[in-house]
Amino acid sequence: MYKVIGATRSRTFRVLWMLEELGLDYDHEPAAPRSDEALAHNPLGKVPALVNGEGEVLTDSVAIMTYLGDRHGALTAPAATVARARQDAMTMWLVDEMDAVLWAAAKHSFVLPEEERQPAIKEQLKREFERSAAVLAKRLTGPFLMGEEMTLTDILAVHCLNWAIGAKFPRVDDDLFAYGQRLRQRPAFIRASAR
Ligand SMILES: N[C@@H](CCC(=O)N[C@@H](CS)C(=O)NCC(=O)O)C(=O)O
Repeated sequence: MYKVIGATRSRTFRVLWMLEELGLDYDHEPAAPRSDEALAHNPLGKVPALVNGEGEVLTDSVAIMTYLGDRHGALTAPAATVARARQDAMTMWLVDEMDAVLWAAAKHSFVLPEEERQPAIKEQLKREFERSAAVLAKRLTGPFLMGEEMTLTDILAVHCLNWAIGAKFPRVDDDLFAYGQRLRQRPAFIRASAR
């Protein structure tokens, strides 16, 4: 049985949603970032972490989702296919252009020590996010980012869109908003949210 370490209101949500989509049983330790429990599983104190059935600890939400997808043969194109290389490229683009921008905004809002924060940077980050969201809207040409099938890339994208709403970033595109709303109605999303 898997054990997920990390508070639901963090990037841990991606792993919880993935496990719910896969229909797998798991324990959940909703540890805060940098807490003793987080540090016990990752010397960086970051969440999420996942302990697999063999007691091995994995870190990083995207690495964990990829591991789960490969291991259970779902929510991912198979490894070593062109479809997978394209999925990975989309995933990494989201990490570069959305996750990193949202994380920078979080750092300058509450993560960094107060004296290191540069609040003025947030307006620039909002503009960068708007540009990326407009690009993402153009890249969304089917029901899911990679086409007809849902993948872990959709989990990452919708988590970033939710994060942007929480951080009061502007709404950019109606189709992208509708895509997020549709995925938020999935039973697995609702179950993960209730954690
Ligand atoms: N790339 C990592 C980032 C993990 C991360 O930074 N998580 C935040 C919470 S969402 C955290 O634990 N921050 C504490 C810190 O950076 O000290 C992932 O996707 O899991």
